[in-house]
Amino acid sequence: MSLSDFVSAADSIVILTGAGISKESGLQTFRDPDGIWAKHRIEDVATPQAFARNPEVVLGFYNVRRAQMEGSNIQPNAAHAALGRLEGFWPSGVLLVTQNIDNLHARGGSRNLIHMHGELAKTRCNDCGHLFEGIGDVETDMVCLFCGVTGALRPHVVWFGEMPLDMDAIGSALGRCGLFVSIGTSGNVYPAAGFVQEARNNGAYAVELNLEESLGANIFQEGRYGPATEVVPEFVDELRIIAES
Ligand code: BV8
Repeated sequence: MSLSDFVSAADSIVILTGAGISKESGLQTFRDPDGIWAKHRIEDVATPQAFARNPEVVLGFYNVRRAQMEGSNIQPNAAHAALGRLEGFWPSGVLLVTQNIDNLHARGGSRNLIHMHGELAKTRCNDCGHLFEGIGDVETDMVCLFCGVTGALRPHVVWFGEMPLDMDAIGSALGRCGLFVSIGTSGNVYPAAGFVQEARNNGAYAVELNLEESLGANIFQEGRYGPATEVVPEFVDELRIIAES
């Protein structure tokens, strides 16, 4: 059986990505042995309670990651570019939902893109809610240029215990897609890890593209394993043949 036995050009596509798709661009994942959670505790740097308790530590954690992301050595890789191409040729719509807070999907050409866990390049005022882009390091004594409050600026990032963004749009896309593809995620974090079951409940064909089996591997009808820069372009090339047939 081939992909074309399960997917037609009439199917809309929802793609979920995680940190694994950015690994070959030089950004760390979370749960690999050299990952972020091997060096930091979630409770210390990625919860609202951590920010209230020790804002300098939390802001410093994201300032370091933002500076790394903005380094000239960090570029979109072949997997990001392949997903950008897919959106351009697929006739029935592609929604890319990423758990990542880096900017590599947009730089790779994806436009119909939801950052469900926020974006490192954006800063939000906890007081007035105004969003700022590209203001560099965020410090505790900074003044919000929109409302004038001091010390209210935080990364526009969804911490554990906070509601991910655009969940209604994601839910309706999962309800109507014919193909769900999960790329570079371990399936540890909810509600993202539950999307595959939601898509399958609505009749979608579900494929996992990952370095190794994720926690939810058995829910997918198909799994292809290897580095994202190899398996993702191959998969997108197969979709191009379906789109052009
Ligand atoms: C919420 C931003 C509720 C910060 C992140 C059940 C239902 C709902 C919630 C929960 C639930 N059970 C538990 C929860 C709570 C919690 C949760 O899921 N906890 C887990 C740890 C058990 N979820 C939440 O708190 C969420 N919020 O539920 O709110 C609510 C309800 C009402 C009102 C208010 C609130 C919010 C979760 C979001 C947290 N923020 N990120 C930051 O980035 O600093 S999560 C964080 O984990 C990142 O976003 C990351 O992307 C995400 C998932 O990790 P992965 O991307 O999968 O990365 P990982 O390292 O784990 O895996 C990488 C994979 O890539 C591996 O499989 C590896 O093999 C592969 N790989 C490696 N190299 C390559 C590769 N693949 C291909 N090629 C390669 N080269």
